[in-house]
Order: sequence, then structure tokens, then C-alpha cells
Amino acid sequence: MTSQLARVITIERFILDQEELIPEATGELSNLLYDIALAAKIINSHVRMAGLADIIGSAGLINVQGEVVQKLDEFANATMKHALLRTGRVCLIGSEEDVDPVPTPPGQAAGKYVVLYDPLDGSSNIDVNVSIGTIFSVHKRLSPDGGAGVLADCLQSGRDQVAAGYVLYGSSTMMVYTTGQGVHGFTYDPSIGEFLLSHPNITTPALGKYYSVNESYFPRWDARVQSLMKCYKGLDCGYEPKTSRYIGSLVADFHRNLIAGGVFCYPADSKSPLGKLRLLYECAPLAMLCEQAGGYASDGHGPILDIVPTELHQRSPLFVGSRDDVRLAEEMLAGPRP
Ligand code: AHM
Ligand code: MG
Repeated sequence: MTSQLARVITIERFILDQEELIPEATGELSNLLYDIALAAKIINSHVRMAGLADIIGSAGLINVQGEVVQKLDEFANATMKHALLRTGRVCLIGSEEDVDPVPTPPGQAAGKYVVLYDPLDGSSNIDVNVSIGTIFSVHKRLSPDGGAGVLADCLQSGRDQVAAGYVLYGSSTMMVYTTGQGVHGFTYDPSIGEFLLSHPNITTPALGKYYSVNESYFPRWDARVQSLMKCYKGLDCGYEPKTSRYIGSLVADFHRNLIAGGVFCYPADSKSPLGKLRLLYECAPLAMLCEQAGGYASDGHGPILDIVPTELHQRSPLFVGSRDDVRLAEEMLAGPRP
């Protein structure tokens, strides 16, 4: 028991240990990561009640605070905002659920970071009890310290992220993050209410065994994307065949491929010329994590991390995962960015 305890490292302890490796660190980023971990615990406790909450919601009941029971994605968004905007560490947040960036409330000091997030990705899967996730990206503001944050603070390339991560509400709940010093995973222990280090220094295989894509869009893809998918199946090009796995929940698909090796694809198609996924709070953070783990992320023509956004909710095609599999996508889709 003693030796088991001695090996337990909480996310708080780990973040602090990492901070000590950087002499100029002020501790603000560490505290911001704790804020996100706290929000994740709260969202997790509600996700675990999803079936029951749906019953309550459909009966039109009011909760003990006198509020109408919220849908989980709205709840997750409100929880993230609450955890981030009143700390003095953040000047602005950008959420998939809000049209415009949200500043700190009046009277609240604006901090030096911007957090972009998808509060509950894959939320169409909630009702059928499939894994979902929260994705986040952290930048330092570009505008002068002290004043209100501006849209330009959000519109930075993925290369400029200072931290990125996700929380996966799966068979267990995990938080995985990077600050540019490797990728580290923590599993939530509900009995003590802590994220514990379970996956230090995650690295992803250079060649994966899985490919993940929504195959029903095959008729909408152009011939180059169709050939790529045939190649992943081992047809017509001598490539080692891969096994297909597609949950339709980005965090869950990404996490499996990160650990086991594989490539996740959401290409452009005739209906969605830039794909479906959002650059700033879906593609870029997963790209940073993947590169930190030795993988690669591309829009099919170049690194996701090099794209300079012009809009908060900009979309991008995404090929992310094992390095050689993503390079193959770039080779087969070769040509300038559309
Ligand atoms: P959401 O942000 O509205 O939840 O949509 C994003 C989700 C991803 O989790 C997943 O990879 C993708 O949509 C699945 O899309 P599709 O149903 O087109 O395959
Ligand atoms: Mg999403």
C-alpha cells in the first residue's frame, strides 16, 4: 500500500514539477491548467449522469438551484467559462458554442492568456452513451497586457500555442495535455476526485494500424481522397492494409490512434469544401499534441500548425496521427492549398 501511494502523482503535482523546470515561469499557466482540470471534473460528474439527466430534463423538472436542467453541451460551456473568466489569468475565451469571443466580465482583471475550446465535442453521441470530449488550446495574448482581449488574440497559428489538450469522457475519464514538453495523460480516480498520472510521455507509432474516417462520404470525395482511402485499405498501392475504426467522436478517435497508432481523416468533400472540423479548437490543439508525441497533422497540403486563421470558427480538412500515414495523405493529395 505504501509503495502504491508513493507512486501516485496527481495532475497538480505533475504540473508544478514541470513548471519548476522553467526558471522564468510565473505559475499562471500552471494555474490555468488546474482551472481546466477542475472544469473537467465538474463536466465529468454531469456526463456520468447523462441518461438520468435526460429523464429529468424530459420531465421538465427544475434543479435544486431553481434552474431548468441544462443540456450537457451548454452546461459544459458555462462550466468552462465560469472556471476561466474570473481568475485574472485569461483575457478572452473562444468557444464552439459562442459566435464571438467572450471577454472577462466587467470589473474583472484581464489576464495574459486566451483559451479556445470545444466544451463537449461529439455531443450528438451523448444520447446514445458514446464517448465524448472537451478540447482546449491556450495562447498568450498579442494585445497589450491589462486591456480587454481582442479577436486578433484568438487568430494565432497553432505553432504559437503554449498548451493544448483534451478530456476524454470514455470508459474512464482522462485528461491529456502538452505544454511543449511531451504529452502526458492522467486518468480520473472518482474515489478520490483526482486526475492521476497514468500515461507519462506518450509517443505515437510512426506507422499506424488504424484509419478512421466517415466512409459514407466516399461519393463526395474527389478522386485523390478516394485513392488515399483505398491505399489505407491496402488496395491498389501496396500499402500495408489498415483496420477501420470510426467512433464519430473526435477525441475518442484521436486518443485511440495516439495510443495504438493510426490516422484520423476528415477530408474536404463536395458538400463541405473545408471539411467539418474547426481549426482553432479542434484541429490545432490535436495537431500540437500529435506533433509532441512524434506524429503529424496536415490539412492534406501542409502542417495544420502553420495555418494562420482569419476567423474564429474557421474550418479545415484534417489528417492527423501516425507520421508516415499522414505524409502519405500529403503525397496523394499533392498540390497547392485550395
Ligand atoms: P461537433 O463539434 O458538432 O460535436 O462535431 C464534431 C464531431 C467530431 O467529434 C467528429 O469527428 C465529427 O463531428 C463526426 O462527423 P461526421 O458525423 O460527419 O462523421
Ligand atoms: Mg466539435
